[in-house]
Amino acid sequence: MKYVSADRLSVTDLETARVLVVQQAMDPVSFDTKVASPARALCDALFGTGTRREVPADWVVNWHTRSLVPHAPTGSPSARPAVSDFFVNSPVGQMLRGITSEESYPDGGRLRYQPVDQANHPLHQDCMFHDPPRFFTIWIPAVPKGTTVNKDVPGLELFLPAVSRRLRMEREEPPTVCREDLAQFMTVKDDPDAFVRPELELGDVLMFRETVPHRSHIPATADAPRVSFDIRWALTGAQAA
Ligand SMILES: O=C(O)CCC(=O)C(=O)O
Ligand SMILES: [Fe+2]
Repeated sequence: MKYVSADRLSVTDLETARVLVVQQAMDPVSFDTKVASPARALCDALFGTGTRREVPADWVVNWHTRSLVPHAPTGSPSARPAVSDFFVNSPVGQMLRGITSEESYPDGGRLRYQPVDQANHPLHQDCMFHDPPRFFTIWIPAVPKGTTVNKDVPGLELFLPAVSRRLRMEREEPPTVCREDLAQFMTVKDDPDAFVRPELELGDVLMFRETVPHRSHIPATADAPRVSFDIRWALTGAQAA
């Protein structure tokens, strides 16, 4: 896994990386004001300590996975946090734009609330659930400034050794990888470096390819919930392997 600051990111990084952390990909102050802070307020009201209120008309909620998706990917008149637009307009988004085909754009993103008591998502690959053959998941924390993901709040744990095929599923809800498949690729599970838990701050983005197994992670030191976005960007037409 590679940590790289946005101003040092190269096209080659995007074309070759399976897991990549881009530090300070987005201006944290502006991202917080326009996107992250409203997202935290919405999640807190719906899933956290706030008084539950009506789900805004432009979001669809999944109470089971504590996640929200925009009702319509574009053109909503109300003020949904426009995370995809914000990312597309960032330097990293523009670089990704440059290696993808004309018709390739990110989806509208999902907003998730991960409390400290129970992990929302067991081990899975995103290619189990999403259609494009090759894509990046772009995972963006919407945490307050000064909060570190995978330390102060829950994060994500990713399996680094290359798994190139789609694993079979035993059950979809919650997603459960079938035991035989799990056994095969978990032969390296005793390797302390097999799983990584990248630490991220506001403004950082984590990008990983569709075959990378991953799950929600709750570190013992976490004492507050985490709000995050994840968007998917098809690499159709890209040079990426
Ligand atoms: O945010 C999480 O805990 C899980 C998210 C996830 O699996 C994803 O974004 O693909
Ligand atoms: Fe996922």
